[in-house]
Amino acid sequence: MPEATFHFPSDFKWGTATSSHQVEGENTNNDWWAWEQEEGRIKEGHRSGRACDWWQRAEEDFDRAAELGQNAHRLSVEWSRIEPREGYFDDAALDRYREILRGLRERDIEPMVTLHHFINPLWLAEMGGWENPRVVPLFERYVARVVEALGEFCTLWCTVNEPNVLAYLGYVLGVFPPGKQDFGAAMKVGRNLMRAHGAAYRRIHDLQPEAQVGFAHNIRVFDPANPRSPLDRWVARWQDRAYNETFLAAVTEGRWRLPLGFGFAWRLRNTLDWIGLNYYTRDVVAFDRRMGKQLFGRNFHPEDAELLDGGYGEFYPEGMGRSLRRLSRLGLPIYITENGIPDADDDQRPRYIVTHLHQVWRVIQGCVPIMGYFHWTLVDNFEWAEGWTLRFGLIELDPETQERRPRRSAYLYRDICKANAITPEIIDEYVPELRPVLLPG
Ligand code: IFM
Repeated sequence: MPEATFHFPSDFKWGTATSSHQVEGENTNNDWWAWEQEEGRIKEGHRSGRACDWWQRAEEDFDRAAELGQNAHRLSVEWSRIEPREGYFDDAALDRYREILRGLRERDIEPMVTLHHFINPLWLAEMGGWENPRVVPLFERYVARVVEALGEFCTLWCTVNEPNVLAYLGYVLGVFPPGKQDFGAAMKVGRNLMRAHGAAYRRIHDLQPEAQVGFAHNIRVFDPANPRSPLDRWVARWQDRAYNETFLAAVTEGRWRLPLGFGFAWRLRNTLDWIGLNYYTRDVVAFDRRMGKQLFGRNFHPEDAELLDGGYGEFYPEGMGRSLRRLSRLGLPIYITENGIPDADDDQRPRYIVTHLHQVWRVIQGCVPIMGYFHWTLVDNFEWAEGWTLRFGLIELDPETQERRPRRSAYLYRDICKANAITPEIIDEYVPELRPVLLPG
C-alpha cells in the first residue's frame, strides 16, 4: 500500500536564517560589541569575536547551503558597517554586501534581507537608540541607501527582526543592551520599531515597486497553567496580547493597543506584504501578583514537558501549527522566518525539524499561503547573552579553529529540501520513532 508523503508547494522556499552580528565577526562598531566587553554580560565571558567569519568568507558556507539543497537564505545587513558615522555611508561595506548577495544568487539561493536584527551603530546607541524618536527617519534614510545598493539582488525585505524580543530583553529584563528595566521605555522602543517598519515599508516601495516587505515576528504561545482558573486565563491572554498581538495590530489595523500604546497609528495600517513567523516554544502561565515585571504571570513549563537545552523552552510542535493558524487570519502570505533548537549533540533536532515541518504541512493543507521555511540556523553562531553555550546550527562550528562539521540534521534537512517533502524513507532513516505518529496504520 502506498504510504503518505507530505508534499510542499512546488515553489516553496527552503532555507536557513542568520544575522549579521552572529555570523560576520569583528563587528566592532555597534552596541553589542561594546556590551560583550563588559564583565558579566555574556555567559562564560564569551564574545562574538570572529563569529563564523562571514565578513571574510560567507561564500564557503553558501556552498554548503547549496549542497544541502537550500534555495533561499535569510541574512541581515549591519547598519554600523554601512553607516559607521551618522550621515556617512561606507561604499566598501555596501560593495561587500553586494558581493555576498551576488554569491547567493550565483548559487540559486534567493536572499531575504533583514534590515535590523537587534544591533545598533554605536553613534545611534549614544543618542538613545530606539528610545529617541529621531531613530525613525534615520532608519528610513539608511534603508533607502541599502535598497538602492542591493535592490539589484533582492526584492524580499524584512524590515525589523523580533521587535517584541528587543523591547523585552533590552528594556524589561535588561539582558540585551542597553540593559534597562523600564517597562515604559520598552513600550516606547516597541512603538518606534513599528514606526520604523512603517516608514521603511513605504520607502522601499517607492524605490522598488515590486518589493515584498514584511517583518519577522517572534510568537510565543502562552497557555494558562490551570485552564479552569479565570486569573490564569486572564494572565495568559494578557501576556499573549502584550507580546504577540499588539505588534500585529499596529501594522494591520493601524491601532496601538495596550500595553504597547493607545490610539491610532494610521500610517502603519496595511504595511505588510507578508508576515514572518519566528516560532520556538511556549510557556504556561499562572497568575502571580508579585510578578509585576512579567505582567503578573509566573511562566514555566508543564512538569511532563520535554525541555530544550539550556532552559531554552519546551519542545512543543503544536505551537507552530497554532501560531500559523493565528497568522493566517491576517490573510497575508506567511514565511517561517525562523524555527530551530539549541541542541549541541543533535539528539532532539531531527524530531524537532520533522514534527514542526509536519505542522507546517498540515496548515498548508488548509490552503494557507505559506511561502517558505528558514531554519535557524546554518552554522552554530554567537547566541547573544548565551554566548557560544547554545548551539543552533545544522553545521557544528568550532569558533576557535573555524572548523565545521555537519550534524546529522543537516542531511535530514537536505533530504527534505531536495524531495520538497517529508517522505516515508526520510522518516525511516532519521526519525523512525515518529513512524507510528506520522504514518499510522
Ligand atoms: O539567535 C536568535 C536570533 O537572533 C533571533 N531569534 C531567536 C534566535 C535563537 O535564540
